[in-house]
Amino acid sequence: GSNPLPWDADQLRSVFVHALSDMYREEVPLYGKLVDIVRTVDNSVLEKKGQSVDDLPIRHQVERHGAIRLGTTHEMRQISRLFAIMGMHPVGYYDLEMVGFPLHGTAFRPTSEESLRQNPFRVFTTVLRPDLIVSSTVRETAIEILSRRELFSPRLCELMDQAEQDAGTLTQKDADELIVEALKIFKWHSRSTVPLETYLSLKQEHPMVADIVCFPSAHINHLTPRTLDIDAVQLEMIRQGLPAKEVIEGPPPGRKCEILLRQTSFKALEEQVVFSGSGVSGTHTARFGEVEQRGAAVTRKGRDLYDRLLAAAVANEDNWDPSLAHAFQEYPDGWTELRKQGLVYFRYRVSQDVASRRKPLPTDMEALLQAGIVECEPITYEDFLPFSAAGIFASNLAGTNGTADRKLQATGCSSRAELVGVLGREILSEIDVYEALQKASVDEVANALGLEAI
Ligand code: OOG
Ligand code: NI
Repeated sequence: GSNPLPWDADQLRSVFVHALSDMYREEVPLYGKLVDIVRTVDNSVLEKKGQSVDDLPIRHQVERHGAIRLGTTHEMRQISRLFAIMGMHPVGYYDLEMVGFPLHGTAFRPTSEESLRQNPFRVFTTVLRPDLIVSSTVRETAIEILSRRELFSPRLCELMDQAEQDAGTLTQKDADELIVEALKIFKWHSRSTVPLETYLSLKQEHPMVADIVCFPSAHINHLTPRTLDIDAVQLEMIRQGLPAKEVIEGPPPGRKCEILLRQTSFKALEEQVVFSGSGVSGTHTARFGEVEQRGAAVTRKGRDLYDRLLAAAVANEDNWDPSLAHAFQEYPDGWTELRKQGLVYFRYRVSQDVASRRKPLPTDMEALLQAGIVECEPITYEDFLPFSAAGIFASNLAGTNGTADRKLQATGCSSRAELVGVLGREILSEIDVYEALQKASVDEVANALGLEAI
């Protein structure tokens, strides 16, 4: 970033996710346990390869994603401003209506090579769509309660205004205060703002509606570390008695070339809540722990193939693991093959091996790669799986069934434009972002080799 110190967006995001992780570890001790499992598993993976964490990119140890669910378009617009100050921008549109949830959303995340390198923290952020609430009484109650909620403290609003007007005027103390005030949005409160009867009537409409409407904050509902071996983490969770989910979402295990991402979680905790008015207590289940293994970003063609094979596996759902493995035999599993078929995005760079350069240089990428003049590596997938999101959502809410929801397909009738209107800014397509990263690397190679185009 070109922001003058004492802070810049990337730095702010790093400090924020660190503080958020500390807070969530206190709130949900099992999250801390999961992070410890990930660390142990990753260390042993590295050890087997004769490596240590220092051999990995710096982002590896701090990498997380989180998720929040907001109640109003005002809250969504405000959070989009806050995240922008932390260098996170809306990428991808996720329509949860297709799995029967009255929500839609986007992922706020860094998009530039340099920002991703520093800290790729992302937040899956959804907002309630009251128009999809069936009961008019529940709809009106929800709107009324939410209209009285203010997630953003006056001080936070002031600091955001200042950061947007002239970021350079924020002192270190201001930046610290911004983090403290922002954390309040994500904090869990065991005291509901509504009486038990209201909570129950909203929950009957949809558990999501109760989770969103009945609390004073937009509590973070999970925070997800990235691991090098999700199968080992899953086994270790079970061994240590964590309430792990049965199935790992995403592509099947055993691939040499990981694509997109694979995720698993432990189920939501039952938490004590004190309701307003009577002061009667009850329970609420919403917060859970999740872990993921990330692979390569796929192209549109690669994504279409993924969707098609997943749909084929779903057709034989009773036998999920073999069915998934069988379907994915058709997905190429070598980097050269994936590249030649245009299924995965790559980052290209001139290899160190300058001596092998011949003149005149070939001008097509295949020849440059073959001659060892250029090398490439797959670009990491930074986003979410809509299917996986649905599975995770469903399995963490009482009264809904995770596997059944996988059958539902995108319908194409989305309200993307509506969400763009709410944000007051464009939602980037993740495909465009990867495409641009790949192209920038190709241009850089051309430039370095003095070629007009590749
Ligand atoms: C978000 C679920 C989506 C993921 O990893 O797919 C998500 C939520 O439960 O609000 O985080
Ligand atoms: Ni998640």
